[in-house]
Amino acid sequence: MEAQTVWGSRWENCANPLAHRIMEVATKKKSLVCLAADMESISDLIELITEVGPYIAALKTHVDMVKDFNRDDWKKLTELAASLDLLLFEDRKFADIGKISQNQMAGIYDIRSWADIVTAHRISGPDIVDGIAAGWADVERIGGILLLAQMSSRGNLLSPDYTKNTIETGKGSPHVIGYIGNGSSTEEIIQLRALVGEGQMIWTPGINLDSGAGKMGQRYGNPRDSITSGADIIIVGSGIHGQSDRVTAAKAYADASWEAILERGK
Ligand code: 6AU
Repeated sequence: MEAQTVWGSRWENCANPLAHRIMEVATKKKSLVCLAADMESISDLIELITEVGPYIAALKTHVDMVKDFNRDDWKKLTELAASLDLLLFEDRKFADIGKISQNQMAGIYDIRSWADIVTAHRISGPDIVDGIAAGWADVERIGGILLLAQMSSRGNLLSPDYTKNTIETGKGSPHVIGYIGNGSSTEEIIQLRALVGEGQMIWTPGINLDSGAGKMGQRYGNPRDSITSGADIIIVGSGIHGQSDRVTAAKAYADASWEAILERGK
């Protein structure tokens, strides 16, 4: 099946080339899953990705929770990701003023050199988008930002007004490929899609086939509901990496997401 057929109007309206790339990979792998690879060592990350890489469309990291970070081994991880056709998404949640965000794209982790996608909060002002883009430009790369428009965690302060302002900042920006939405609430995803329109992506964390598994205020919805409500990529962490059979788990999320996008297309 062709990506264009699967994604329909989303394919036609998302101008960002990175959005098209992710839609193509997702179509090829029949999986709309971004793995939240929340591991604490590079060897654990490599082992996990080697196992489930064929069943996921993107790889999300929290580089600052990796205890043995070093650039040589991290390069091995990024090469493995590339060999598995995975876009690399560093969930840094930048939130500072533009200039500092630009500098934070460099630093010890040098996120600008390997990440294709990063997350950012809109809280500090709209210039954070230009700051992050300038970080990539410093190493002659181009990446995409996912702005946090909603969150999955209980009691978060991202009000409907805040969500609206966030989309105003992101809409039409060549650097913003889309938004993080709250995967635990179909109502919120539907509202978010109505605000975003068809031209940008929505990625949703807060996804688990076991809706009661959330710890420390995390809330969960299921893959199918999220996609049929208007999300494009589901972000799944412990639903995959926390299971004893990670391959079977990854396949289950991939299948559920793929069936849902086909259903949505009808
Ligand atoms: O599936 P889990 O609950 O094990 O992991 C969820 C992942 C974690 C969080 O840092 C992230 O998704 N996340 C985010 C993101 C992607 O920015 C936003 C949010 O509102 N909730 C959330 O859990 O790696």
